[in-house]
Amino acid sequence: MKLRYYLFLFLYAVSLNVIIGQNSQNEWQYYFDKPATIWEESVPLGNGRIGMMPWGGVERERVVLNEISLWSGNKQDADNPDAYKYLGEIRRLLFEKKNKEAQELMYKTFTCKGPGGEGVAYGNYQNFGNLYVDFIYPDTSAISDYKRTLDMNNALSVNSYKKGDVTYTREYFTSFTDDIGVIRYTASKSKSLSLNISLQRDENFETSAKGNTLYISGQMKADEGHTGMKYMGMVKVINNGGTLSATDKEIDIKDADEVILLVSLTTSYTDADYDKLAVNLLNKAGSNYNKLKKSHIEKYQSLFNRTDLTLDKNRNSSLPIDKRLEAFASDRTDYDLAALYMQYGRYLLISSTRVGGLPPNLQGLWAPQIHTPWNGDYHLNINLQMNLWGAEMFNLSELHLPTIEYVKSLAEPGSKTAKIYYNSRGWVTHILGNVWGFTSPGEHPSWGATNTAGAWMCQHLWEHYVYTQDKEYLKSVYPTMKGAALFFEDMLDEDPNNGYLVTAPTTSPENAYITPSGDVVSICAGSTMDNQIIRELFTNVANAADILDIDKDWIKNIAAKKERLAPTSTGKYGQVMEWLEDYEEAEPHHRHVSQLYGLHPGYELTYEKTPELMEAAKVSLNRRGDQSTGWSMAWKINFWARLKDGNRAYKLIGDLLKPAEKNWGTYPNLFSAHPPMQIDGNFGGSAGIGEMLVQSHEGFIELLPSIPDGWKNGKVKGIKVRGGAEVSFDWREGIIKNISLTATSDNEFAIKLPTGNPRISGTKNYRIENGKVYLTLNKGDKVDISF
Ligand code: FUC
Repeated sequence: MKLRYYLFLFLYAVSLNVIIGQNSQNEWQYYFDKPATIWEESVPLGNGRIGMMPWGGVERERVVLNEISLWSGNKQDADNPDAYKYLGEIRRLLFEKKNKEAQELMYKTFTCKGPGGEGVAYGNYQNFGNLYVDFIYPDTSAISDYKRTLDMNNALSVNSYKKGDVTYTREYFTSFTDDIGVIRYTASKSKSLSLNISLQRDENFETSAKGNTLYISGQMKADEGHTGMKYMGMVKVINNGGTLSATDKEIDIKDADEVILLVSLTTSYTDADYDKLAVNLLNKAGSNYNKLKKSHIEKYQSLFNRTDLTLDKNRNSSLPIDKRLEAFASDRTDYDLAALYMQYGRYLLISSTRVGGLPPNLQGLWAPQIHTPWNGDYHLNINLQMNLWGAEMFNLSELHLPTIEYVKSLAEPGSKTAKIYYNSRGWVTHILGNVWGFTSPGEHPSWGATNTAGAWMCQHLWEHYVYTQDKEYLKSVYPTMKGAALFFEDMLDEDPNNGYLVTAPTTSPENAYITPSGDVVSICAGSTMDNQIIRELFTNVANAADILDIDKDWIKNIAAKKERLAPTSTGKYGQVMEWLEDYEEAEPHHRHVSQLYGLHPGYELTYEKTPELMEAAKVSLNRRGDQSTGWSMAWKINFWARLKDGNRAYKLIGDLLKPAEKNWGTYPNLFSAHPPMQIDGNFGGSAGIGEMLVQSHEGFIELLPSIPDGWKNGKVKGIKVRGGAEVSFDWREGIIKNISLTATSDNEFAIKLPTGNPRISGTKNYRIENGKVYLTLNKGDKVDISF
């Protein structure tokens, strides 16, 4: 009897574990059954600093190489000292409702000095080069069984095919431990590998071969009087069983059993001895393939395996990824594709940024071009922010830090910009951002004038604290948050038409409105987004000061100013007004939906606090329409998730995942299309799926706040919530069965209870009130709730 009881307990425990998935991890991969013919069919590998995208060509293999700091340009002073002279006049014209005149004056006077984002000094993120490998086969028969996989569990790409009776296998990874790229070619029959290896770049490069190593090096363009960034690439070739010979620029291998390429890429961005570093990385790595692979996988998995999601599959789930996307356009019951997309977003974040490095740029870090679209920079009126939306919730908190460090680094140049343009204390930055500390307004005010970009970034500084509860960290970012608030304390001006304190001049990114006299104008005072961002910044900085027990008097000033900001209001269509006045939009379907900042990523708008504005947000979104650029549709997934409409959010996932040919949607390798490729759509869409599963912005944890009807069964592992905890749960036929919450900080956590009788184990410190369970936990406590 006793034995049966223990057996029952054991089986129950095993099943719970399996259900909640503490130990199990899904297999995450996608594959092609043919080589890539365009870059957007090659697969992205990255270790947060270097990137490789192999194409898998049978005769000619191309691997596109990247290094995240490889930028042309240089530090510059782009602040225009004459601009401030016109600030008063621009404001006067705006307040007298002479908006067009204000705009004309601004276009002439209130821009950066020089060509801004178009200039040599601003620079751009660039491709590092291409590795080419030409294969010579002993057998001329056609290939069969071709497969090219991106394995996200192991951060590996594996490519195999048969030619005659020989199976060829290629493996690629960018090592998380040794910081080099690794490629291995093998064949099922000895002496079958003959190949030629070379390096190339579209400009500014030299190549050479010495012994078993290929070199590529060069220097980026910079403004006169400045030294352009230098770079060094090395490919060390390890030949097993064959013969190796080098010409002056290429390496030939004949009749080998196995060939390993070790790829080392460095730049002078942070290290003047970058060329020595390239050599050192190779020396340190050694050449034991299995060892390199094992340590790489272990380190990568320590990040990737923290979170998992299971959704139902259908018959299309096992198709090659390009065909799977096509099938999804007409049959959206391949729910597993959404789970894959969420995990792909996590994979891309882990691969494109790392502690001590740079934030993921518009390309993540993958770019085949010298002239990347939009300079491959840090656009700050949605794009960089969106790249980091998943960082906290997807249990990758430390990957938020490079971006946070970047924001901190803008405070110094930004304080000069604040003084010169606005005669204000604190710091400011506008929409353009590069690795050289650019903070001036862009060259065209219609998009370049937004000055709440830094304040928006401060949301990231605060949220990292909210998730981690790390007071030492908060202390370290407080001066940057305070600096952003000081700027607005000085810069806000009273609009005599209504008495509100407003930002002036500003825009609602990057939309324009129609004035009563029919003019199309971008420049305005007090756009809704600005008011929401500043309200949030003032709130967060006051909370931070409170926690750190400092700046008590100053906070009172900030609180008084906050009260004088215009509230979010509704207009004649019942929509959330985008500007202080109820203007018609020049582009009703504009991709930016900035007036809903307070719905997402902010949380000024909630059903509990502002029910009528939630309805108005729906009107705004319906007026905008669903179809737009990749990131815009990704944002709309998040909006509808916050509006608790899972079916609409899922409809937008379908729109985002439509095969992109020349249009918006998704490329075969799952890169998001602006078009062209822009990574923000991936990160935003992935985060949107997270918002559909778990929300914690209203002061309590809500599970499955907005899933579509079709997601009947599923399992979530390790999503992080505000306040500092990790949550896992599963549901069947739409009903949540088990929840497990592990505190990562001492705190009280409230979980909105699904219906049913909760059985709670792991703590006695709880109370149930108004449909929520309140748990008082210490760090490390784990609570299980089942129904
Ligand atoms: C913003 C957007 C554009 C594009 C660019 C990189 O300015 O309005 O659509 O995404 O960033």
